[in-house]
Amino acid sequence: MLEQKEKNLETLLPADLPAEESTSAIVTAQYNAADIQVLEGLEPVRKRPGMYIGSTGETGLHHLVYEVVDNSIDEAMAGHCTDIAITLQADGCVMVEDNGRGIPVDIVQKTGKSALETVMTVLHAGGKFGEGGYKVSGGLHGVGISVVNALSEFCEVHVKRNGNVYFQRFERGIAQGEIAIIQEGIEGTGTTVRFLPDGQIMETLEFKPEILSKRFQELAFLNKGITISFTAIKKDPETGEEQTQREVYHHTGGVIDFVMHLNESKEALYPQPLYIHGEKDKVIVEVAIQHSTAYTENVQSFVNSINTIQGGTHVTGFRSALTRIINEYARRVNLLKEGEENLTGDDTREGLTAIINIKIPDPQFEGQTKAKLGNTEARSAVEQVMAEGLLDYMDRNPNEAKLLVTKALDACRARLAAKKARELVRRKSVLESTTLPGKLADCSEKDPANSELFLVEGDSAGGSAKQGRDRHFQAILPLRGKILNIEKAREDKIYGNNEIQAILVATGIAAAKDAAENARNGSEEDDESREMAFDVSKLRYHKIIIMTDADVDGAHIRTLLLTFFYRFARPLVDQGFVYVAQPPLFKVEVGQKVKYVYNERELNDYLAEIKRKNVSVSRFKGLGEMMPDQLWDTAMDPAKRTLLQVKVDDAVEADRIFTILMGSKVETRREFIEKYAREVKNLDI
Ligand code: 0RA
Repeated sequence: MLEQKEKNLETLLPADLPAEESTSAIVTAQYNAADIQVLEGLEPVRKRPGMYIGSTGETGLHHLVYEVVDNSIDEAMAGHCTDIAITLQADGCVMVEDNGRGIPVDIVQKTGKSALETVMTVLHAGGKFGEGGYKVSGGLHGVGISVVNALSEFCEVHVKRNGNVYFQRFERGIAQGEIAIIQEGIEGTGTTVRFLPDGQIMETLEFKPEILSKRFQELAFLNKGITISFTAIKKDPETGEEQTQREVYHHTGGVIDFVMHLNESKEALYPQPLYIHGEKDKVIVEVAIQHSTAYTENVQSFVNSINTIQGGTHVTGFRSALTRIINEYARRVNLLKEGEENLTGDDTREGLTAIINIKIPDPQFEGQTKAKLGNTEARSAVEQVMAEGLLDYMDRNPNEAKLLVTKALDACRARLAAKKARELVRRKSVLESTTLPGKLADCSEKDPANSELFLVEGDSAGGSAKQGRDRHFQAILPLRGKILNIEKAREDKIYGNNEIQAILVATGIAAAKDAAENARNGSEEDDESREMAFDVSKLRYHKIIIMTDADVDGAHIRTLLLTFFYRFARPLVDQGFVYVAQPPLFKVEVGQKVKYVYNERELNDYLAEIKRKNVSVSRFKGLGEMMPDQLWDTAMDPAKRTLLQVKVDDAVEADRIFTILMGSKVETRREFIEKYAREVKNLDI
């Protein structure tokens, strides 16, 4: 979840392009079936790959695979495909096979070419033959298989259809000969696409199987009944031996299985998740819900198999139905008495894990990352399906219904207690707004956009950092010992904790939450106001930098702080305000020359490289041991340091991992650590 800041997703908007190109980009996006003949091929894609796949780095490389797989998923959603097999081949090729109807091969009048060649060589031509339906298409994918073709050194397509096998090969988007029948009298239908991403365009050609497999599992959860098998073949560079890893995803329970998977390490309040589904105005809605004894909420939403990380109208509809029905039921059975206030949305969602999965014919995605649904019909469809389904469930399952209401009532009581505790902090933050926590060494800069706050572990490290910093724009807040594990604590306790109070007031998070809360005043279920639950303009620094020792304790404190920000000030993480500093682990002296090294691998590489004998290597035990100017030079000076920006690319997995690592089920945690030890290391948290 940490990514080099320099490698952020490149999002080229048409506005960033020179005038001519921007025109052609916009025109391209508006093509429809009737305009196909005026398209000029795939050069725009090779010229501006970022516009089509987001980046030419690792993220973009993986999008190429998703793009092809999405076409097979579309076939599955239309009810024509049950099996999809993806293979990472030893030579760097990706092969995607499905048993759908096969890409059509007859001639398209407008292009004078086969449908296969049209789909492969004309931008956005795929949809034309797809008879509407619920296309996988979003901000990040849905650009069409032709984009993959354009960005591949070569791409080969086999189609089984009409009893024949058809074949055509392309190189860098250009057809190498006509479509040809290479076999006759066969059975079955389907499409196989095999491509080699183009090293002239992509910055990396190395696929990460763990990134791909996560998406494939998600797709299998969201499209129940389909079987996705994923095979990664690797060649050992020394022995030349091939190693094969294979995983098969098939979830007959669909989103129900998904929710159970997310709750794996939580204690569920009732064993069987609720499943609600229905259709309204062409919007197909399915929801799976299960509450646990946890305090946090994990609601994940998908539109046409795309994770809408920022929610949108479908999530708003879900929330208002949940709050309304639980309140109505609680009144009806007198668990909520006359004169008692309604339960809030937050109360009904404490400890809730839910998947909202909708299919909609023409999704409109909004927001900076196109991860928020805008269609208004989605709100009413989800609201109605959900309200009917939930009411029906509660009427038929009075025991579970009572559990739901009791959980929300508990949350309500805790919320009132938390409010009192928070008012204490709030009073503090108002009264002491000029006198911040005593141990904060503030900077003189007043513009948050130019200010940085270092959260430093321990007083001695705090001392070094205070002396080493540039006091104009760098503030230091030393933290004493371990901070509270917020995954296991309720809000009132969190607000009572000293270290957390210091962070809340120093960063301005307290003020940001207060301001937002005052602003939203009762308009609980409104989506916009929920997002406002955090007023970013009250933040005092736009870089909040966690700087801990490079040892196990340091890693633990870093995880605790990340958990805190992720759970408690999520907008801070989403908007990229949270960073992790990279202090060096070793100092290597070769004669007069001093080099700082950040990890053991780097140390070994360096030692191998210099091959000198009179080398002195010293290991820093902690930040407190470093001289102030050393700390400045290596970890704090903007001109030299490396900061890792904390980003959550995969909210679903982040939630699961935080719960497992910080939550209360020791057994699951141990299993997880044993099973995924290597991956956790790669996670870098
Ligand atoms: C256009 C039209 C039809 C199917 C497809 C494209 C299609 C594309 C891909 C890409 C990978 N697998 C695919 N499977 C199908 C509909 C064909 C018909 O009406 O028979």
